[in-house]
Amino acid sequence: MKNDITTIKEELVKIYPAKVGRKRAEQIVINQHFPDGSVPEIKANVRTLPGIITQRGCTYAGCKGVVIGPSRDILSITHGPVGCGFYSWLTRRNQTRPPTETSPNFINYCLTTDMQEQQIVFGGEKKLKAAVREAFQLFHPKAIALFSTCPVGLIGDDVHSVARAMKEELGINVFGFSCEGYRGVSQSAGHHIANNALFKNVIGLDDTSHKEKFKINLLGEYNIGGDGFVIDELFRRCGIKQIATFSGNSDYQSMTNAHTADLNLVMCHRSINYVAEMMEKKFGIPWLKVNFIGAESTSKSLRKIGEYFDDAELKARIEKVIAEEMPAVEDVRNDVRTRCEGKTAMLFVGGSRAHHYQVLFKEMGMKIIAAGYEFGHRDDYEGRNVLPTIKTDADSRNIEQIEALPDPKRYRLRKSAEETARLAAIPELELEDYVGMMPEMGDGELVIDDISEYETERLLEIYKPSIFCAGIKEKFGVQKMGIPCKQLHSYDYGGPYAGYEGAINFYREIDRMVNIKAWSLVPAPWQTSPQAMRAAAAD
Ligand code: CFM
Repeated sequence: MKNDITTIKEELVKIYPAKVGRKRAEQIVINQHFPDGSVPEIKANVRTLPGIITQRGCTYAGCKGVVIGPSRDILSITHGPVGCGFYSWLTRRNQTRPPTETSPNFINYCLTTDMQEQQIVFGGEKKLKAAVREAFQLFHPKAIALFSTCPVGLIGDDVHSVARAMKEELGINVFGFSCEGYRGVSQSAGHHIANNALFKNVIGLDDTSHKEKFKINLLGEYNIGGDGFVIDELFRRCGIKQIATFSGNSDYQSMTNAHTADLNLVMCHRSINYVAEMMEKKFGIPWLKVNFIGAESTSKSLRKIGEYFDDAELKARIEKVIAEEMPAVEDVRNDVRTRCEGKTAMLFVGGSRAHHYQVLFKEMGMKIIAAGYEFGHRDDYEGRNVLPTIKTDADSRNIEQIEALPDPKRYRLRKSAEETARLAAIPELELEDYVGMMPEMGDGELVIDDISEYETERLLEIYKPSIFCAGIKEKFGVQKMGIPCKQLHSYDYGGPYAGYEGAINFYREIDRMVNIKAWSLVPAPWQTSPQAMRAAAAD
């Protein structure tokens, strides 16, 4: 099989029934840059077709596991059968560091109503109320979050009325999420639902002001493998005051105070762009897209902050930090390049990392053959400029769209009209914009949305990349084919990979993974018996 990019699409879909093949073909694109700066359209954020093995997770996972879960002192209770709570318990490597030994930290606990047949038949609201009371007596949290799983929606339990009643009874903040697993086409719906509830129930409750000059929030950074710790330290050294992070290494109080910041930094656009937009409308806080994955992108992101605040002292501190960090980065980078230059990578992860991590591979001299998101939307692929052309389908309409209005007391313009115009005229700043993954990929590189297991195996067989990046569900299948697989969700117990320190960790690990000899000693099935492979695929 020759690696012909023009026939690859047919190759990947020809095994499917015609109708399925046509649909999948709309989600597979060969990247190119048109003269007007645009890229080809990709179909994304649509239902996975039944029968296809997807990488995706559910709406509950996106809400409870991703956006709210990393906060250490919002007590999360899963209303549902015990499996939903159990399998979302400590499976994501969001780390946290309470300020003192006695500060509340509920991350190690798994709280669930353990719904049984009794509740499915007669309703589970009573059991949920009892669970909230019990949790309150045990932990005395400031806030409790109630998460709906699939059966909750099916039987019609109202978590919101329970939340209201419990808030009244206990005198603490209690809020619910209609994040039933089936509610959207992927975990992306759960992000949106979580964003809405944070906006309605948490952000803006505490008006305590801060005297520091450069106040920011970091949105969409979940401290996987300690990434957030590295970024926090960089901010500290630059003299940037972090009010809140949504939601890695965070606490509830800081989130209630987030509206006092003067800039929102958006790390993962997919999971949290709604909060950034709503805070801009309600409180007047502008936002910037940042990426602290990759040494070059870390420097670029820090310089963006300097440019936004436009302060000579801040800019000087940022340059000092960059100058202090880069020599060590360059040493390791130059070393690994001697072994990694020209090697190839594929990345199929989530809704932002398939883009962010390309920077690190390119810094190592490696080439990207193919990349894709599990649940990204067209704006994550093509850039936010396509937002007006995205048609809202029934699945997206299912999720509440909040119309945020200026808060009469708290709205405050952060920048004058002239200053905003100056910032908007700096293209690298991407003020309130995200250019997306495809414009930053090369012509002829493959982009595949919601890749299936079958397509993954065909890609590996055809291209035999030096490394494949995905998650735990894919890892061992890929490695059985003799190709190293780096988990970009959990980092395979490694990390941090953010900032300069993280870049060095990543260069070293990938260098080891792509140059280790073990893989060449494991023959892939198509090497020992190509006919049997093909016959199995055709069955
Ligand atoms: Fe954002 Fe994430 Fe991601 Fe995501 Fe995720 Fe994650 Fe991810 Mo796994 S919030 S979209 S829902 S960067 S858990 S920390 S690694 S799929 S690419």
